[in-house]
Amino acid sequence: MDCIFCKIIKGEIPSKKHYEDDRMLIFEDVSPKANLHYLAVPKHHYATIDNMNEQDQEDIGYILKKIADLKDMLGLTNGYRLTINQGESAGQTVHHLHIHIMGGQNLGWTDFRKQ
Ligand code: DGP
Repeated sequence: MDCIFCKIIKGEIPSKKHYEDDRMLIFEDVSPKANLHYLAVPKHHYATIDNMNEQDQEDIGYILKKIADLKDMLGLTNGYRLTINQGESAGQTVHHLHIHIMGGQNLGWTDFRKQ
């Protein structure tokens, strides 16, 4: 499968990993949009939440709890934002489900209607 995140999971493409277990990986986004910008990915490949099976649903809850447990280690003690881009109008470019984790600064809040 020609999926860049599957290749990162397999170690075929290098990444700056901060956490890994048998279900998930957290690594730095190569094109950061905040002072701290990580991606949390399930190891099972699927593109969007429309495609989740029962195990994927369990894994997402597991991943969210893991992010909360690791927030201090990731430098996110004062807060962070989680974003999942879904599909074309959201700007999803990598079709392996991933959660953006952004923080390390005050993030503000964007009014997207102004774009
Ligand atoms: P999205 O637009 O939600 O599909 O975000 C995909 C993100 O993946 C984007 O912020 C950049 C990041 N990204 C793409 N290719 C690579 C890569 O090879 N390595 C890493 N670390 N991040 C990548």
